[in-house]
Amino acid sequence: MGIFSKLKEALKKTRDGLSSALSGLFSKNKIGDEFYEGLEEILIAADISVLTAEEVVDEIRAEAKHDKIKDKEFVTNLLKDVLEEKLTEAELPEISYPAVIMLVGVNGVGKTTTVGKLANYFLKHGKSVTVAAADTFRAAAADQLSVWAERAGVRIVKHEEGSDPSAVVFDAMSSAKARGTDVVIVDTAGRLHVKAHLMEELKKMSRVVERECPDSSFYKLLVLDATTGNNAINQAEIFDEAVELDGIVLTKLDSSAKGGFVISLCSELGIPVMFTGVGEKTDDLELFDAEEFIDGIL
Ligand SMILES: Nc1nc2c(ncn2[C@@H]2O[C@H](COP(=O)(O)OP(=O)(O)OP(=O)(O)O)[C@@H](O)[C@H]2O)c(=O)[nH]1
Ligand SMILES: [Mg+2]
Repeated sequence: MGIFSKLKEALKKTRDGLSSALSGLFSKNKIGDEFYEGLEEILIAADISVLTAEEVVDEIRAEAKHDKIKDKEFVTNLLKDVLEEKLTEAELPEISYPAVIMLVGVNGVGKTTTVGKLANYFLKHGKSVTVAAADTFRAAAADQLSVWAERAGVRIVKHEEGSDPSAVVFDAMSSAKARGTDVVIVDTAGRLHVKAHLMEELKKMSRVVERECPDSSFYKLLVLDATTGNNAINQAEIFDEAVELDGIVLTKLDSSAKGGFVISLCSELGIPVMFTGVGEKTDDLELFDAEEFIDGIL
């Protein structure tokens, strides 16, 4: 299956909801006030936030009025353009090497799985990769990462359970410097964003990376479970305050009908989505493409 169809397949649940609602709207209404109200409701039902949905509908209303063209195709295309614009408001950083990528997020969102997928992704792009098991909190975490590392065929740096995660990061940085590794991917323990001391721990790990590898590009990526929908915006805000996020990895798109929240996330927080997880296997990860995403949901 090609890359495009994988994302499209993953977005099927979101698309099914949106497109049947839109067809219903077009069949029932002339394009006027009631239509626009209905459109706003549909966008909100797809988990686009109220604020963003209002903005989108206002823009479409203004454009449609201006061009005086009011058929279904015109409005759908307009909707695609406006949504894509919102999605690309936050600029996607280009990855430069050597790179350190640290994955953060609440429990169970798919951080460790994403480390494995990213390792595979960078290997495929000809880069040398080391993974760091800085989730020292959960007994099975390092073992879980070892399985991924072995599968991908990359080096892993790990310590005993209960040790300081910053010490793991320190060792991973030393090893990467010594070996000239292109990409270090750091797995961290799941943490609730409301637990201040756990957010402090993340800051400490970040400082170790910045101090030990000042010449590396450092990307702090928040892993978000796409089934969380709009509530994820609050998580993103708090993680961003703590460590200044560079981007988002959106996982479980394949099991979500709420893909629409990505649009409000990018537009309201200005944080770009960098990768999407579209399944549980090693190669179920893709670099995010806004145009494909919009084509996938509409
Ligand atoms: N369908 C689907 N499942 C995923 C995806 N990414 C991860 N998962 C599943 O989500 C579950 C949790 O994944 P983990 O990688 O262990 O999550 P984590 O964030 O490391 O969890 P903690 O370390 O406990 O916080 C596993 O069952 C994964 O297979 C995805 O893109 N799609
Ligand atoms: Mg984990």
